[in-house]
Amino acid sequence: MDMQISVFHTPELVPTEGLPDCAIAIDVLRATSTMATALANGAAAVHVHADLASLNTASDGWPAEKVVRGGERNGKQVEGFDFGNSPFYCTAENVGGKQVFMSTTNGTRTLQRIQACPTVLTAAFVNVGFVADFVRIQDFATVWLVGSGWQGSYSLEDTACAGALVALLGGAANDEAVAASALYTTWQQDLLGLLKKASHGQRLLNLNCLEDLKYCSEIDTVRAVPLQQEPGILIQGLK
Ligand code: 3SL
Repeated sequence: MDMQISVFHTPELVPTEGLPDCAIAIDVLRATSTMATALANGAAAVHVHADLASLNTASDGWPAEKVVRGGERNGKQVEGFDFGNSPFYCTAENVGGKQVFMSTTNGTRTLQRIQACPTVLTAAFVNVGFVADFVRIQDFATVWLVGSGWQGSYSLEDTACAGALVALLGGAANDEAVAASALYTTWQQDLLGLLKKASHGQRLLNLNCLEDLKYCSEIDTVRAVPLQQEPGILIQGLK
């Protein structure tokens, strides 16, 4: 039987009853692009916190030299944090062997919303093919793809990335999945153009983040499948 893949444009639209075998959080700009980069570059784990106070309390429980802290609000780095949410910070030199603690405006909320699912992954364009291969091998019967959007509204880039997964895996099970796949097909030759058109892309361009947009528009440049080990903690799912 075909895998049944449902797309939800934002975490708020995720059903409150019934869990799929696997749920995948998507925040192309930039949380899930950055998480994949950190794990591909040897981070021991990525710890995801919705609020900065709980991030600080949890990270204080680790030796300081083992911890890197990323904090972003409205696209900007939170004062006192090692980085905002740019994937360019997450080099092997900065994150190798480290516990990376992150709190971002929308991406971390999505992960919280799906954390009870038996398997939780994250995806972005930079690792979409690796995630699709992982899902195909596990042969899940039901999969949810959840866009992070921006403060409760739909975002073009997350739904397009969900569409890339539907295009790779087949099995669209709701209208949103069919629409997402069509959106991806329309833009697949110009993903940077799509990111520049997206409202959050424009917000980041105003913050001089063009290089981040270029990085986040590339397909399969980052060999990682972020996999929830326990609620709020992601590890590299690839050997
Ligand atoms: O909203 C989020 O979670 C972030 O990814 C937003 S930003 O790209 O870092 O501005």
